Amino acid sequence: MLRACSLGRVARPLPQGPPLDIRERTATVSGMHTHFAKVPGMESAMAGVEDALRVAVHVEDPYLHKIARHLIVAGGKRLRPAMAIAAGTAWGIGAPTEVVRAAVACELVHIGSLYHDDVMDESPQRRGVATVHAEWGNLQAIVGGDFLLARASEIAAELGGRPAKILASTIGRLCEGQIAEVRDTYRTGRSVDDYMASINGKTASLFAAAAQFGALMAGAGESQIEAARATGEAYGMVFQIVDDILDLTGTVEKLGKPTGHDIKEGVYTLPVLLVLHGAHPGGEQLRALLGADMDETRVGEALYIVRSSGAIEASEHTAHEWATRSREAVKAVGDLTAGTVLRNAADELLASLG
Ligand code: GRG
Repeated sequence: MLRACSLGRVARPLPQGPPLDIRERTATVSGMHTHFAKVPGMESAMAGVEDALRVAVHVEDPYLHKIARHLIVAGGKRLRPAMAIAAGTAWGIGAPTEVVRAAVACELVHIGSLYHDDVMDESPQRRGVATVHAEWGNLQAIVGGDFLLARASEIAAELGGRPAKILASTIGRLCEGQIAEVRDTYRTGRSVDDYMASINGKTASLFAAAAQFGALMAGAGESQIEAARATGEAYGMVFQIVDDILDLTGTVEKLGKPTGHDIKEGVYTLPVLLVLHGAHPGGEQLRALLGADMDETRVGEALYIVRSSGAIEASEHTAHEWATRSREAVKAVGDLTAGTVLRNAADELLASLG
């Protein structure tokens, strides 16, 4: 029996699907960022998300089904659905079925984009398992990702014209952000504005949409929906800047990939760009190293220049400014606990920088 998550009003039941194998349910709820876990009703709403994700990708063809569910059952932090539920609780009536379904649509778009991203990056692993392309091949990963986007679009269309439009334009924003990053690969002339625009599209737009969906589907008013969108967007900016800093400062054990992976792949992120464009010392030496694929020694030298330049601290400062924006957008909430959680959420990301 599927759960219909509702706080405060009668919810329509979630779509029926095949019986769920409870052993499939991963540790995602407990593995989720603890700041979102404190939102009232979060645990049961996220259990509804887990069920509905599996139902959403059910399809007759067992081959496509296996591909489509691969990263769902592998886990993940489920930050985007958690953001939707937190916003629905802060500004609306909580997590009725419509919020849960919108949250599911966001996670499906996220996973679809990961299928495609892993093909582009030739990544062998994701969420602790082999990537779809590594397991089945590039064609399967692309079409499997498309299938997830199709299912997300179907859910959004069932929720209404406005949710469908938000979802479609968000998918477009992801593509814009990603293609800007691809265009700028190995380009030492990439500006900080180019970087900001790219991460706004590829990462922040989906957090913005998740928060907007949460408030919208939980019955919030227009100014509250906009506040939710702004909070989600700023949180997403912090999320990506922190992720990019950790790529330069973290350990292999913590990152699950070599430190400086982005530099090696030609993705020049905020700290690197700050040095390249003269805001911090070492620009000339760094430019001489970058611009093409590098061996491990040169990656090590580039990391040393960036780490000793002060650009990491300056990037942390930028992330703090976005965290302030995220915090300040959380006004006029109905549920104070959810409001506090949202206010602190970006700061908790910053805390992972140590
Ligand atoms: C097909 C929608 C679509 C887009 C195509 C490939 C692409 C364009 C966009 C990729 C966007 C992308 C992968 C951005 C990075 C997002 C990101 C920060 C991923 C990691 O998110 P986590 O840490 O992952 O929340 P988990 O696994 O925990 O969910």
